Parts: sequence; structure tokens; C-alpha cells
Amino acid sequence: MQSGKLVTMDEFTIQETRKFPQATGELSSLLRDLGLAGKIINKQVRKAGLGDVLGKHGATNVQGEEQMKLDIFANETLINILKNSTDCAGIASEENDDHLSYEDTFSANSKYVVLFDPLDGSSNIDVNAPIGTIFAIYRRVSELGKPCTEADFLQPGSRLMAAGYIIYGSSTMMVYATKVSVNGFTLEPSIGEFCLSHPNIKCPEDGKIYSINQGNSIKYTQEMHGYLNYCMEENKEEGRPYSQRYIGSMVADLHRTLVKGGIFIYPADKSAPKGKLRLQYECNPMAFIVEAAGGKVVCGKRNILDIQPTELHQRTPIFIGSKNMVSKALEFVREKEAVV
Ligand code: AFP
Repeated sequence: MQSGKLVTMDEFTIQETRKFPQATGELSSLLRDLGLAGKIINKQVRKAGLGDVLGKHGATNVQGEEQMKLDIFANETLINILKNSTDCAGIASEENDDHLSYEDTFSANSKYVVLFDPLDGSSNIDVNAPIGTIFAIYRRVSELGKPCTEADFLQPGSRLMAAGYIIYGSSTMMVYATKVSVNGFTLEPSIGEFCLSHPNIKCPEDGKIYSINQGNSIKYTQEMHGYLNYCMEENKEEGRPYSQRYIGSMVADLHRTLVKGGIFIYPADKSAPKGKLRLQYECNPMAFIVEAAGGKVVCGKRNILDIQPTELHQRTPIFIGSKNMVSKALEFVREKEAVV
């Protein structure tokens, strides 16, 4: 990036696309649509507290979780923008029971489907902590020209074409990964554009922060306790004890992990033997991003990206972050956490 010259996300994406002569530009256009949705959600998030934006909506989602007003706003924004896009055949949202196929001719001829968590970390909305939107883009496996089907959404993460997130934090950033690289763009409010601020992000191989809901540790396995003790133990040469940081918003915890290094863990426990986080809406896109940045992701014995999903709202345990930290954690928990 030339110093002083702003490169917008669109400019960057188009330049990247030009490196692949066979590319049609559909993926770039879809990323632009997701960026637009992010800007609209951001506008509403930034007003939270002023209008009738905060608080509960009064309904629960498919997982029985209470929906916030901003959850609903973000979900509807994404659904409508992607419906009006010429490049999306359908969507699946963490907030909806089933996938939605857009049945107009343009959409039926589109080769991509998008899965998203419209507002991750929504229990943080009312306390002004970072929240985010997570998305995953697959090439559909169903026949072009017809409505997309559930099979398009039940693909393993290894088949992702791109994935990313928008974090509404101290600034608003969109980070997206293709198989080639991970890049971050900060929203420049005066021109209303995401501009390249974090080119070619690499997840540090080591870190000094572990991120886990340690309040749940009574429900963890002995092996997990062993790893937590290792993190807390004093060993000056190895830089321990590590610091513990946990926001409770995966986007925020993972963004820090990606940029600074560290490990984020949401393990299986006694009350959630398959873990809590959703495979397709949270874990796969984050795993794709972190792997593309050189980090490591597992759910015990296997790579999360290899799991063949069998249902839309499947859950999984996850260990993700700096390569060496994840490998070390696995030495403690390898067998016990392999529940999927
Ligand atoms: P919400 O969107 O309901 O706040 O859930 C956030 C989340 O899915 C993920 O972003 C966090 O890492 C995780 O749940 C926090 O869960 P705990 O509150 O159980 O630690």
C-alpha cells in the first residue's frame, strides 16, 4: 500500500480479481454487497442508545436464544441486500430456521450462496462492547438456473470460496479471506468506504493470551483443566502465566487473536457436549480466515474445515489461533475433545 493513498476495498478486490483471467467478478460484487450491508448495520449500531434500537425484540430464534432488536435489523438488512444482489442464489442465517432461496431469474442463475451470523455477540449490544457480522461464501452444488437447495449450505468449510467478518468496534472494519490471503479494511467515515488498513494479515505463530469462558470451568474435562493450569502457571522463560481475555463476542475475541496472536477456545462441556458455537455461521468462516492467515484450528482430533455438516444449525467445539498455542493445547486435550 502506498503511504497516504487510500485504497478502497472495491479497488483492492478488483485488482486481486484481475490476477485471475477466468474470474467473472461475481465474488467481488458479492463482497461489495456484504460491505454495503455492513455499512448499513454499522450506521444503526453507532446510533444504539439514541433511538429505540437497544434491547430485546421479544422473540427467540431457532436455538431458543432471545433476539435483540439489532439482531433482527441486521438479519433483515443482509437478507434484503443479498436478495437484490445479482450474485447470490440464497442465504442461510443463524437467526432463521431454514435456508432461503431467492427464486428470481438472476438469483437462480447465481453461482454463490452465503451463510451468516448477522450480529454475533449480541448480548454485548447493550453495554457498548464490540460485536460483529460473520459471513461464509460457497459455490453452490445444485444446478444453475434452479433455486438453490439445502445441500448448497451443508458443505464442509474446506469448500469455502471466501469468508469474512465486519467488526463494529472502536472503528468498523471488514476483514475477508480468500484461499490466497486475508486483508482488513477500516471504514473511513468521511467517504463511507472500507479502505485497506491491514494488508496480508498473518496470525502470529505464538501468543501470550488465552481466551475462554473460564467461569464455565467447573463443567470442563480434567484435560481442559490441565491446559488452563498450564496457561496460569508461572514459567518466565516461556512467558507464562498468559493473560486471559474474553469479551464473549467471537468476532472481537478472534480479531484480537488474529492480529496479536493467542488462542481462543470454546470447548465441549458437561452441559454442551457438542460445544456451543455454530459450525457453519461462526466456526467455519473463522477457521477459514485464521488458516488462510497461517493459524491453526481444530475441534479435537480433526480440522473443523473437514467436518461434513449434517444440519444447518450444527455446533462444534473449537480451538483456534496461533499455530504453536493450538498445538500445545492439543497435547492436553486431544482425545477428550474429539466429540464431532
Ligand atoms: P450471542 O450472540 O448470543 O451473544 O453469543 C455469542 C457467541 O455465539 C460467541 O460470539 C461468543 O464467543 C460466545 O457465544 C459466548 O458464549 P458464552 O457467553 O457462553 O461464553
